[in-house]
Amino acid sequence: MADETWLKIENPMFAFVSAFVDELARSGLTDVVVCPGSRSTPLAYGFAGNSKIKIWMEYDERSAGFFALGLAKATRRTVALVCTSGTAAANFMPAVVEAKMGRVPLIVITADRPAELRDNGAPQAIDQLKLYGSYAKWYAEMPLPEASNEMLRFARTQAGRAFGVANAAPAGPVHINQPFREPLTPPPIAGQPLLPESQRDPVAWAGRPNGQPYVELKQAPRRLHPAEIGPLSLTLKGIEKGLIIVGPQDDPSLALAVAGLAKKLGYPVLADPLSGLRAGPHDREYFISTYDAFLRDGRFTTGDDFAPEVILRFGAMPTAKPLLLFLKRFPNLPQFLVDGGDGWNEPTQLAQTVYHADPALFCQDLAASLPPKSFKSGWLRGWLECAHATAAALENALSNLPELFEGRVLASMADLLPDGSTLFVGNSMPVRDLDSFFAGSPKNIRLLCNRGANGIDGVVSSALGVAAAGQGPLVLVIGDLSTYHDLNGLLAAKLHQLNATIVILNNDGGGIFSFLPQAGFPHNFEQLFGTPHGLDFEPVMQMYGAKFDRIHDWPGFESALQTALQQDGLKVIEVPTNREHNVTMHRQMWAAVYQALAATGDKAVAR
Ligand SMILES: Cc1ncc(C[n+]2csc(CCOP(=O)(O)OP(=O)(O)O)c2C)c(N)n1
Repeated sequence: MADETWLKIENPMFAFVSAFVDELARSGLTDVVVCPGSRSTPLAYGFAGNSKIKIWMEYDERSAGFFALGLAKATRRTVALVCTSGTAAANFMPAVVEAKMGRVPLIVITADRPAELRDNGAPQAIDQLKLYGSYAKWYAEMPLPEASNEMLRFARTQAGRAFGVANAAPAGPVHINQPFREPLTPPPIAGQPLLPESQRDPVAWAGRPNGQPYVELKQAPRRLHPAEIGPLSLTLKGIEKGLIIVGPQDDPSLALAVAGLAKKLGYPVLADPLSGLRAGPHDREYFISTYDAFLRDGRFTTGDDFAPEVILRFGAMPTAKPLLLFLKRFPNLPQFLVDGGDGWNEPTQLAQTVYHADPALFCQDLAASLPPKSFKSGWLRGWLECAHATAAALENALSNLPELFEGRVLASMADLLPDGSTLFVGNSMPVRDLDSFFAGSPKNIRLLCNRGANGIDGVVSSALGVAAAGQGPLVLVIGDLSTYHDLNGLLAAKLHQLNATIVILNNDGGGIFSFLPQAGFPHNFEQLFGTPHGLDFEPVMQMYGAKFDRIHDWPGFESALQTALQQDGLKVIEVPTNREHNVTMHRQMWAAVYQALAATGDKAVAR
C-alpha cells in the first residue's frame, strides 16, 4: 500500500478528512499553512496525504495567518490555514480581519472538540462557533467525521463550497470548524468499521472521474447593461473636467482598461500606489502618481482652477489624505463609484451612483461607447503639468538631501528594484511615503500593503508569505514598531529558506504620530505616541539567520540594497532615522513642490 493511502482507507475519520482535502485540491487549492497541534491531527495527516497540496508549517498562529494572507495575495489564489482548538484559532483573527477587508481568499479550518467536551471545562476548549463573526464570508460547523456515502459527499460539497465562496467576488476568508473525537491517530476506531467496498458509492469515496471537482461555484461576470452604459456615456461626453481616481485594488487587467477609458474621456487618472497602475509597461501617459504632494498646494486646497465637474472612482478609498480633502471640497458634483466586489468603499458619503460591476469590463464597455479624442484639453494639460513639475521638484529635492530620508528610500525603489520584483510596504509612514514619493516605473514592480484594516501587525509574515510564492525578488520596507510587532514572523524565512530583503526604517518609535495633531501637545507625547523602544535589532536578526546591515548614508543604502538583491536568504538593512527631522524633511519636500508649481505659472492651470 502506498504511503499516502493508509490514512484514507483504514479509518472512517481519515476517509472523511481525505475526501474533504481531496476535494479542496480538485477545486484548485495548492497551498496550506499548517500550525502544530493535537486536535488537528486528522487534518494535518489529511493534507500530508495529498501530494497536490504543499504544506507550509508555521509555529505561531498569528504569524501563520498573515503568512497565508501574503501567499494568497502574491499568487492571487486561495490558501488554506489549519490549526488546533483553543486560542490557536483566536490567533488567526487579525489575519482573518485583514483578509475580509482586503478581499483575500482564505479557507480557515479550525479543529475543535466534540460536543461533549464543549462548555464544560475540558482543556483547550473555547467557543469556536462563528469565532470570526462577520469577518468570515461563510461559516460551517462540520459534523464529526463519518465515512458513509452521504457524509463523504457532504465533505466534498463543503470543500468545494468553501473554495468557491472564498474566491467569489468579493474574495475573502471562510471558516470551517471541524470537531474530532479521540482517537485522533490512524488506527481503526473501535466500533466504526469501514463500509464494505461493494457498498461504496465510487464518486463519494474517490471523487468524480478525471479529477473533476465534485461541485463548483460559478459566478457570472458583473457587466452593466447597455441601457445603463448609454446614458452614462452621454453624460461624460458632455463634461470636459472629469477626474478618474483609482484606489487600492488587485485586478491586473484594470490598468490597461483605465488607460483606454482615460484616453477616450480625456481625463487624468489619479493612481494610488496600490492600484496596480503606477508601475508596469502599460500606457501611463494620463496616470498621475504625485498628487499626494501637489494637492497640498493652495491652488488645490482653496483655488477653483482645478475644480472637477465629475469624478469616476475605482477601487478602495485611496491612501492620500490630501485627495480625500480635495474630494470633500466638491460635495455636489456627480461622483460614480465602481466596485466589482459588491462593496461600499465610500467613506466620504459623496457618491451619487455605486456600480456593482467588474471594473475592467466597465471601463472597456464605457470606452467602446465613446468616440476617440484627438486632442488634450486645457484641463488635462493643466493636471499633467502639475504632475510633471511635482515629479521633477521632488526628484531634485530628494537627491540634494544631506541626511538619510525615509521618503527617499521609497522613491529610490522605482530605480533600484529590478523588473519582476515585489515591494511590500508596512502601514504607517512607509505606505504614505510610497504614495508621495514612488513616482512610477515602466518596470513590472508589484506594490503591496495590508490596507484592508491598516494594521501594523503581521507585516513581516505577510511579506514573507509573498516571498514564499517565489515570484521574483521581494523587498519589504517597514517601520521599527511594525517590525517589533511581528518578530516571530521572521522564523518563516528560516523554515522555508526564503529569499527576502527587509528594509527597516528605524526612527525608534511611531514616526507617524509626529505628523498628527497629537505632536502639538508635547506633554506625554513620547510616552503615549512616540513610544521609543531603544531596541537593537541586530542580535534578533542574527538569531533568525539574517544578514544584517546598518547603514549610515545614502550611497551606503544603495549599495547595501543592491548587494542584498544579489544574495539568497534573509537580508535586513536598517536605516536609522530621526522622527523630528523626518517631519522637517517632509515639509521641505512640500515646499519644493509649492515653489515648482508657482514657477509653472499659467501652464499649470486647468482651463
Ligand atoms: C495592530 C495595530 N496596532 C496599533 C496601530 C496604531 N498605529 C498606527 S501607526 C503606529 C506606529 C507605527 O510605527 P512604525 O511601524 O515604527 O512606523 P512609523 O510610524 O515610524 O512609520 C501605530 C502604533 C495599528 N495601526 N495597528
